[in-house]
Amino acid sequence: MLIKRSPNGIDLPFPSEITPRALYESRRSFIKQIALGAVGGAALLEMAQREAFAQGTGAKLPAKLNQAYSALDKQTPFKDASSYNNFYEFGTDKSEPARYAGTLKTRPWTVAIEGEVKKPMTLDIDALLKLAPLEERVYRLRCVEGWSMVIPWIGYSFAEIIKKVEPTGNAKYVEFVTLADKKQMPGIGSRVLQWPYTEGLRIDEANHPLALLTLGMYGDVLPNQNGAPVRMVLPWKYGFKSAKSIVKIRFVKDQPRTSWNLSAPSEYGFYSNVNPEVDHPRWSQASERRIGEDGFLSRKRKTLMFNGYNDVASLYAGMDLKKFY
Ligand SMILES: Nc1nc2c(c(=O)[nH]1)N[C@H]1C(S)=C(S)[C@@H](COP(=O)(O)O)O[C@H]1N2
Ligand SMILES: [Mo]
Repeated sequence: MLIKRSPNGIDLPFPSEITPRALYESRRSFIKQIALGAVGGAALLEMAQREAFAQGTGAKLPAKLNQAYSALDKQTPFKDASSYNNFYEFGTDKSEPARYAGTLKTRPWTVAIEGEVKKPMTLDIDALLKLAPLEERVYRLRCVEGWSMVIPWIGYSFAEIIKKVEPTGNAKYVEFVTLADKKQMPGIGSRVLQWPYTEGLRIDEANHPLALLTLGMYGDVLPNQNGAPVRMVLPWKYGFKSAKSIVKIRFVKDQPRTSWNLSAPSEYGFYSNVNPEVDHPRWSQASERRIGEDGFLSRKRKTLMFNGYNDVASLYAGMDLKKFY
């Protein structure tokens, strides 16, 4: 893979070098069709776009790097970030989302924003893409299972959405509801979790500038298996808080119920901040394995409080984080 070194030392892969093989092949057949004269002028761009979106990736998403919010860690190769996934709607095996999420139809797509807001609205993906300037942010994401990745996400602070819909004084929490469609998602038949997959934040957490409404990664729109077309990324919390393929955002008065908390309340709390001092009942959270970097037997790295995002500490001032895990 070609690596372009940016001035601040963050490695940026060329998007052309990270085009997934399936898309590359489908492009070849597409080009063959053009050569055969099967398609003409005006339809070309539209076809190319539709093809890119059908793959859930490959469509470029220009964004300006936000250096202040970007980790200097070596980035996880796109290949690993897009083939080792948790997205239970497509199966519980890490390889299943990449294999099966091709059936997810990401356009048209709307997100309904409702509840305790002065201006409820339903936004489609194009409206979301235009709502605020897109930024690239290289975040560490730490899964509760003990592995982590470093991914150049594209999006903007969720605070931009909050500003737009104007929450009422009753809005104390935000609930994220994701797609649950049996026809597109083979995993929905399983009872591992309660569907739709839902997550939640306290409103001040949602308003923290690090909370990223995410529409792309590695220079492109999100691959389906990474939560296309829109997801959250909350780098100071365990990965499961970062809900994928969001269809509804509700501003509510009471702490929302969340899928993982419902499935195992003693293991997955509402807050789920990355915390090396609070072990999972079945394993330690003191260390982690960096996907794509470590050999199988190599030493793990230490997990940092709030995954190293100490900016958020003031959100939890005075709280016992062993109790509010
Ligand atoms: N809708 C939905 N969102 C989800 C999940 C899921 O199963 N369904 N898994 C979560 C978990 S456990 C993790 S670690 C991250 C993984 O994101 P990634 O595959 O983009 O790395 O997505 C989270 N968001
Ligand atoms: Mo996770």
